[in-house]
Amino acid sequence: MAMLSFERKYRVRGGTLLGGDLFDFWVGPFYVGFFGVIGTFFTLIGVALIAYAASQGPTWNFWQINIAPPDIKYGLALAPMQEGGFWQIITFCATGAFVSWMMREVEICRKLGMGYHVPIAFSVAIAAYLSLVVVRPVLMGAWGYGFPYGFMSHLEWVSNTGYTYANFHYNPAHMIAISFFFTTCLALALHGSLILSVTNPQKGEPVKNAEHENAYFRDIVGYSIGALGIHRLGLFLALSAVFWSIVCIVISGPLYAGSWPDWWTWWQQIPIWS
Ligand code: 07D
Ligand code: 07D
Ligand code: U10
Repeated sequence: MAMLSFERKYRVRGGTLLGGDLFDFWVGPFYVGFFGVIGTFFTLIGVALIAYAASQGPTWNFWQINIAPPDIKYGLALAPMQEGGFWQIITFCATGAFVSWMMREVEICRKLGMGYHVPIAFSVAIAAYLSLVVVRPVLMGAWGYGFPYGFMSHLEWVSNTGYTYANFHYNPAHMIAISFFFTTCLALALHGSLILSVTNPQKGEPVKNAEHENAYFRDIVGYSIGALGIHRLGLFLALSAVFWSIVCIVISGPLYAGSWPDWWTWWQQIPIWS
């Protein structure tokens, strides 16, 4: 792939955390690094295992392939390959690949002298994945509580797990997480539309600037958070959405095993209205 004219300037040596100069090179547009090599390794092994496990199953229909975690009876032990062992090794490879990807981001940040915001953000997504396939299963005593790897089957898991607690919408942390997800969309829609309205005007109109952006929101809601502020807010909202998602699933089972609607009886019993 062709290199953009300015890219060479930024292809600087150093900043690596492991491997020194050995893997400090690019393949086409991609920086490799030690973590690129082991990340590629985990990805290839993981994808090959998914393909092999699928070949042992009943279907090649992409939407129906399902690689299930072990039965609950295996607890936290290693299971035979056909009975969840594949899922366990694939989980290990996926975690290795995700963490390598994050570390590759870190090395690129170091090369370019940038902040670590991108890898920190990705680490929160990895934490969400690990909360589902490691933290909650370990707290509940069996790998079988992890979600199965499959397009439709992982949706079945979400539905079944939700109904295990009667109505997952009553989970207060789920409510907070959903509200943060919705607010993230609102913030991105406001930001995307504002930037386009200012920097992509009709033909013949001049490009406007930050003062127009601030004035617009001051006129309509009395306050502008500013150019830097909206990006801080966006990152905060998005990471909070995932943080509260982690909370909502980790408390379901390990901390509270009843029905989520019933959890709210404490609220009905507050003396003021009873
Ligand atoms: C747009 C960035 C690009 C990423 C994409 C996903 C794969 C998997 C392999 C099918 C926003 C690439 C997909 C590499 C291919 C196989 C075997 C990110 C963007 C395009 N889910 N989920 C999807 C994953 C969980 C849930 C779609 C992954 C939890 C619901 C896709 C994980 C729970 C719905 C997908 C994961 C859950 C989906 C679109 C990991 C709670 C949908 C994703 C590693 C979080 C939607 C059929 C998307 C759908 C959907 C991937 C975990 C719930 C297949 C990789 C267990 C309710 N999920 N998911 O756009 O159409 O993400 O499903 O944790 O309705 Mg899921
Ligand atoms: C886990 C993804 C991590 C991804 C990684 C990267 C690759 C590479 C390669 C593209 C967390 C993977 C990368 C594979 C790709 C290339 C090249 C993200 C993860 C590391 N719910 N619910 C949530 C809503 C109901 C239930 C979260 C809404 C029902 C359960 C979010 C509704 C019941 C669980 C959410 C709704 C129910 C959740 C998901 C509405 C079912 C979870 C977001 C409107 C009957 C899950 C940590 C998330 C959770 C979760 C939203 C309804 C059950 C807040 C909007 C009532 C069991 N739900 N839900 O967490 O918290 O992303 O997971 O009805 O486990 Mg819910
Ligand atoms: C933002 C922004 C901003 C911008 C932006 C953006 C946020 C204002 C300045 C960015 C935003 C966008 C571009 C918008 C669109 C994005 C989304 C909606 C998000 C979703 C994104 C996608 C769906 C795209 C996903 C694509 C991806 C992830 C790329 C995939 C890449 C790869 C798979 C290659 C990865 C490379 C690696 C791991 C390292 C290099 C490796 C190779 C090239 C392969 C060869 C391997 C080796 C040489 C290593 C050797 C390997 C070995 C030894 C192992 C062998 C093992 C064996 C067993 C054989 O705010 O500002 O504008 O643009």
